[in-house]
Amino acid sequence: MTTKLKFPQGFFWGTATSSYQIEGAWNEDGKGESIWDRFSHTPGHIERGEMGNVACDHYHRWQEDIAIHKELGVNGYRFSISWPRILPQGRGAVNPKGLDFYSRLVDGLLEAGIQPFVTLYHWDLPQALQDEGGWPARATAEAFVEYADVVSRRLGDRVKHWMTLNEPWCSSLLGYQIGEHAPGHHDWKSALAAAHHLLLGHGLALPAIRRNSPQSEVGIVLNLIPTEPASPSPEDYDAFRYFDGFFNRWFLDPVFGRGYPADKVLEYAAQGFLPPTIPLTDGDWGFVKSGDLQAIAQPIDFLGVNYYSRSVQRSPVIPEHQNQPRTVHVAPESEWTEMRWEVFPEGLYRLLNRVNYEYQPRKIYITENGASYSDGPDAAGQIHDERRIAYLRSHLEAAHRAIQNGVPLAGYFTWSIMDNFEWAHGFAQRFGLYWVDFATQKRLPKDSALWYRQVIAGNGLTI
Ligand code: IFM
Repeated sequence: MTTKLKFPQGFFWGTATSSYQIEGAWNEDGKGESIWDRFSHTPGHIERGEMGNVACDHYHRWQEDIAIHKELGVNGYRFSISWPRILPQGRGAVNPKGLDFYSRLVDGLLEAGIQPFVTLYHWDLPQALQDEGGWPARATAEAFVEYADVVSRRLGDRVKHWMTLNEPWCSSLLGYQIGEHAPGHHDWKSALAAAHHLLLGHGLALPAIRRNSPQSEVGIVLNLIPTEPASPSPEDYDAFRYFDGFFNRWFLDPVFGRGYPADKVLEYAAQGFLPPTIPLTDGDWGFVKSGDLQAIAQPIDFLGVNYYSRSVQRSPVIPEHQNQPRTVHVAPESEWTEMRWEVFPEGLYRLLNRVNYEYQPRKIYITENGASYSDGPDAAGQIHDERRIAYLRSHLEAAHRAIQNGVPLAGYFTWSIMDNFEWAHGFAQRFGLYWVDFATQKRLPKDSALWYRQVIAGNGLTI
């Protein structure tokens, strides 16, 4: 017997991308340098020395890319705007060709019956702003407001769905503490200040976007990782609490008006989160000015949730883990994607319920979900990416269950329409529904694209 899992009427089915990962044209038509240009041009940062100078050449092939979206039948497409394409120096002089590019893209999407879901910041900060201190500097939050104002003034009559930031955890922690992302720094205090200024930029930009685009909805996109303790021991519970605090609640709590998490997380922050420990004295929290938390907590119309996997946490006080970071990811016996991320659809169900129950967002979109598998064309040019289909199917089934449970889920955007530049991993990690031959820029539908088309056409799944 087969069961049909129908999604609500008007549900958004889409795909997602970001500017640096697909556009290329890194120095064309007046675009300024971004921190990802600088980072990837510096040897040692990206696997095999790859870089996004050309990527999927979407800047020149955007019409073809709209056409493949039309073929899929999506009614939404989430993409990001390159800040240095609009404001090459981060603030001040506007580059009209940059604005024109996105204006044409928006018009093309609307003509194809596809709603643009626009992310303002998906990590490509203008290098000029990084040279003045980057996100650890408060002035960057102010520049972000100027940028959001310029873009929403131009596109606000047509764009009805805005996202301020994508995954501020990555822009702050991965960029300024762990150093795996641009600008590649290793400084815990800067990372904390960066996280705060990203959130502040989000909060301060909301009124400008609402003013310029009054008929639209505005939200933020967080990458959230449901987490659990590896054992019932108090130590592992502590590790789990801490990880949840520093990864999920650090962003959810202030956005939903609760300030920064006051439990273990602040306590540990005061001792230094990760080795080498850098104690934070009281004075170090000085970057949180009075009124900031209110600004960050401006009401949003939706929360964008990016979900890929879960994390099981073990405490390093267990002898074999001593001298390791405060929490240790444990790899359960399971199935993994090529990113070494566990396939765990139940995590999406739990996460959506938890966010709904604890924070009560007005609406939720799954703004990213997908899997990296490198299955390529066979002799007949077909791509049988069965594992991706299984991944997407199981996650959609979990999303459907969450809706049945009362979660106000209004759309699903798979990452990604096509293989693209996967940051520090370069081009080897392929998340696309379309295979991209980076030598010829040919896009080839994988079996998952054909499968997704059917799901969209039927507004649901048959299981
Ligand atoms: O490619 C990224 C994207 O830029 C942000 N979210 C996770 C994706 C897969 O790693």
